[in-house]
Amino acid sequence: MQNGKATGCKVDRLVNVLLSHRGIFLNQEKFLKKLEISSKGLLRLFSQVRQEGLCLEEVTGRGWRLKRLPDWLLGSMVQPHLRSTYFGQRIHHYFRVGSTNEIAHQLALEGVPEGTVVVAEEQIHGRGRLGRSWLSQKGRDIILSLVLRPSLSPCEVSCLNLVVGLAASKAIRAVSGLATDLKWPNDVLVRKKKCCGILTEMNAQSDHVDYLIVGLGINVNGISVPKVIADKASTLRRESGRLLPRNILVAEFLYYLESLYLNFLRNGMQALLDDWIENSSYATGKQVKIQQLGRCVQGITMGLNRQGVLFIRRVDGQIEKVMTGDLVQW
Ligand code: BT5
Repeated sequence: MQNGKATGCKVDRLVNVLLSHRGIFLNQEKFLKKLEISSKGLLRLFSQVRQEGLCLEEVTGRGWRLKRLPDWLLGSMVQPHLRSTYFGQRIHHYFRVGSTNEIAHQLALEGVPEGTVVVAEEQIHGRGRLGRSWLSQKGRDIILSLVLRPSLSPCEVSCLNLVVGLAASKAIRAVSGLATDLKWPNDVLVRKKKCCGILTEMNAQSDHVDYLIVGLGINVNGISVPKVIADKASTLRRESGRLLPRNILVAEFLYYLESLYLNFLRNGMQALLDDWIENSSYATGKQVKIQQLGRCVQGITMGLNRQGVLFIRRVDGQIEKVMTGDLVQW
């Protein structure tokens, strides 16, 4: 699918105007002035936002006022909650995309700064690792990609994957109050069910990374997940019994990731390893199977090193170092 157009800044401005005049009717003249738009443009804008679920109350002679604002992830709805200093300062919002990672790649090639975020309300062709797909529910989940430009060599990137998982886990716990568990390398589980997946893609030369795209999918406010993944996935709403503010969850993820990422760049994975291990029941003493392309390693987890490598004591007593793969409990 072709990616849709980015939500124009006019939608952001309209939402700002409506929010700062809650309960108050504004007539056409006032909207035209505040939004610096033509009357045709205003009608088009009203029609666009209504199609996407925003409700305006209209009274002849008085004008329009906000009746219902969906829980969108527009910059104007996320940025007031940001605690990060530069992650999320630029948010490219889309109502519909093929994949936010794909858009983030285009933006990175155009030279956007580190910390630029792409979010979508609906993603049609979400990608997982190894060509798998990622399913999401319109307006209910978090579908986000972030551009990073670290000075790292390509072989240091697998640690960054662990860092992103840790940030997602901390943000989910802070906002939902749920106990989270990191499944190596970076799935976030709640009660053994996957609620968050991460796909990090890079554009690199042999000795350095040009840029990285961190793709984050969190199942947030869906009542349930699609049947095909129901045995292994869940949503935060299902597990916590309440609707969660997606905009605050995005802001908290950016906050935790920015601080962990800067710490990682300054001090290496060593500085974060204990924190990661504390947040994962999979790091030590778990009987697991790691499926790799064409082979399977089976044994007990024995911790991680500062390169993000997982140690497995195989049944024959040999210690095997695992760098990639899919972990399942044995
Ligand atoms: C991942 O892959 O977990 C990475 C998912 C990254 C998704 C984000 S959304 C924003 C950005 N834009 C993109 O296009 N992608 C990123 P992996 O470990 O390969 O897991 C994929 C597998 O998890 C699938 O084969 C399904 O079995 C399962 N799955 C699919 N959708 C799921 C969901 N919503 N929740 C839990 N499991 C899911």
